[in-house]
Amino acid sequence: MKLLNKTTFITGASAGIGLSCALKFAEQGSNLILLARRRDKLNQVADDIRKKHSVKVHTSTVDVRNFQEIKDFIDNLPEEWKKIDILINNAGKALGLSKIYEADLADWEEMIDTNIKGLLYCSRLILPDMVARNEGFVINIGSLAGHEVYPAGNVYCGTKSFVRAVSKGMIIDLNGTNVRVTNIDPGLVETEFSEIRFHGDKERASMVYKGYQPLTGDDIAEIAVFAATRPMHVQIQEIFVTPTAQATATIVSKKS
Ligand code: 8X3
Repeated sequence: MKLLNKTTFITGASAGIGLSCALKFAEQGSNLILLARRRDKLNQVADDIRKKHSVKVHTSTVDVRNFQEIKDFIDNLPEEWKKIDILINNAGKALGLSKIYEADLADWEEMIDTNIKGLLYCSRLILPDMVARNEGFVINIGSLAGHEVYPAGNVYCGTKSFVRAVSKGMIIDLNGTNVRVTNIDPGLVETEFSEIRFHGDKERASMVYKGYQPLTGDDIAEIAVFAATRPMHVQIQEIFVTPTAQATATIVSKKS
């Protein structure tokens, strides 16, 4: 139980990598503040975790895209939840896979608001207390898309390049404190990611993960736990992880 009595704040916690992080951090004894938009799913996740692990779970459907909402939520956290040890900026999505001159503007707005602004807002609100306490840990979930731009990836890749750049900016600005930052950039992970990207087209989404073994949310969560449980003098700045079958965004060895 390497994270016993710590508090971990996870955005996008009702599914995918966020959900896996909630489970793996609970396994290590961490209490959890879980944010997600879907109340039903979030309640179910919280109940499951409380049944399996003796940790406390606090939930909210507050929208990370709305600075005032998230500020009110954090300002009004009950006393026992005010000290946040670990922030996992996980909420993020891809919407659409269209050429830059054809894409849907609403898709762009939502990706920018969630992947960029959501991460910034949570960090801006939670980091000051970590700096004041001179301890804390931030995990930003980026993507392979922060390393390379692939066809029709345009704005999504831009948001993930942003995440990578801002992780580095955080590391630089936090230098001299004991607050550490790890940027995790996964390649193909089988989650709801593709179904959301393709606006609910399950068949198209399932094709993305066919013919090879993709990563799972648990694979990423285990890496997050590893990074968060290094000794204080060790900061893993960046982890870039793909399935073995994936070399680049477009080179994936698939068996038919
Ligand atoms: C998810 C990985 O390659 O679909 O961020 O962009 S990829």
